[in-house]
Amino acid sequence: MKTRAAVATAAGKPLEIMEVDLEGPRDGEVLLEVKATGICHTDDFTLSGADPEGLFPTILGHEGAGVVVDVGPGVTSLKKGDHVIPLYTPECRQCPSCLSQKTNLCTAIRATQGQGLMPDGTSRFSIGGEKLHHYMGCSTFSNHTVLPEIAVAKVNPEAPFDKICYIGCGVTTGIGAVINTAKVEIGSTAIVFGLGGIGLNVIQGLRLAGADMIIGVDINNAKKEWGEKFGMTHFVNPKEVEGDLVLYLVDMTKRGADQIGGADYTFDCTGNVTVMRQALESAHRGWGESIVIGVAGAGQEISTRPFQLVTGRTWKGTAFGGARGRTDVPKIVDWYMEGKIDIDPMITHTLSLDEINKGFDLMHGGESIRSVVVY
Ligand code: NAD
Ligand code: 022
Ligand code: ZN
Repeated sequence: MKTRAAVATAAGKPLEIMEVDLEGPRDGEVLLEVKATGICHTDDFTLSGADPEGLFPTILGHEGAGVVVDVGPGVTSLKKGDHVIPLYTPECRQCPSCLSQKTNLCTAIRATQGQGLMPDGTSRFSIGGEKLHHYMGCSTFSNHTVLPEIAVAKVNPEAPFDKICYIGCGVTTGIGAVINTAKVEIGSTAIVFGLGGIGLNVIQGLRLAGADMIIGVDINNAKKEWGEKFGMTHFVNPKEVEGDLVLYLVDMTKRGADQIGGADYTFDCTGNVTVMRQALESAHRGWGESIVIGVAGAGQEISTRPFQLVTGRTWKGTAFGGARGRTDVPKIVDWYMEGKIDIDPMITHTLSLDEINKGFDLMHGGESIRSVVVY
């Protein structure tokens, strides 16, 4: 079939809106009509050419929502008409990783997904016979796309596509980091570094988990009001702190008879390796955990003194908030429908596919929390 897509023809070039060829679903695959897609940092990272694993030409996008319009042979868990969210982290429930119950990083289709291909090693997308790569197994910048059944979460059909697409990455990553990775307890103290599309979702996850003190840290003062909207209790702008930021945060979180400071949980939502160190070192001696969510640039390294770990701090990372996509994503959609979590205010811009490049400009200008393309 033919469908309309925003094609990344080469690194550093704007996306080109054009008609592409899409083959139907093969064994174990489904064809989706994408109704809405968010624009996320990783799409920009790959498009810029800074991602050493980026492949071109390709159809980017990994934060979508849509409807199943066709199913291939052998598909049992999905049918035409189902409302779904594509998963860049699949959940096969059969590989050693899924069976371990210790990680959400399913390995069933990992190798081919990284090569921009479907599990059988081929692509469904082409233009005039020339192959296009899939992206993160999703390619939601196309009005139609094909995914393996194991990479599709079936969700509540009442939920609005233009909001729940954000659950395909940002919402689940932020809330999941709190619930699945950190497992934050009621009454905890937390520090969130970077109050963008991820950090704000960490904040609302912390509110949901019942954290007492939720400190937001951002170099942009405009983020204070944003943080407060989602449950932040204190704001710190590192540029306005005299002296050492870590000492300042440790001082802010002093409590108990021994007056030792530091947060129970800290989260890096910047991707900046200097911030990752600050986040680790502002965690409480003896038990503080620091969760790396931000994706750093290629080749970047983190460092700290080992004494920080010897004295009981833990450094962790999380992919897709530790969420098992087919199991957890439908639950998060329900939380949204029940009013337990907020999404609407974070979607600051809604665009048509023809305006998609504007979404990248808004991200660069720091003007948007999330831009969503509606087909
Ligand atoms: P964003 O650009 O919307 O937000 C980043 C925020 O950090 C901004 O508000 C910025 O002002 C702030 N900031 C920048 N430098 C800072 C500093 N030195 N100290 C404090 N604050 C600073 O980005 P986002 O969409 O929220 O994404 C954040 C990161 O999360 C990105 O690296 C993204 O790739 C990553 N991410 C990871 C996963 C995962 O599964 N691990 C999933 C989605 C996104
Ligand atoms: C999504 N991310 C950042 C912004 N939006 C993001 C990027 C990478 C990962 C997760 C979220 C990630 C963490 C660990 C891995 N990835 C490796 C997983 C594995 O090897 O099992 C990751 C993922 C997908 C892809 C590349 C890296 C891909 O499809 N190309 C989950
Ligand atoms: Zn993303």
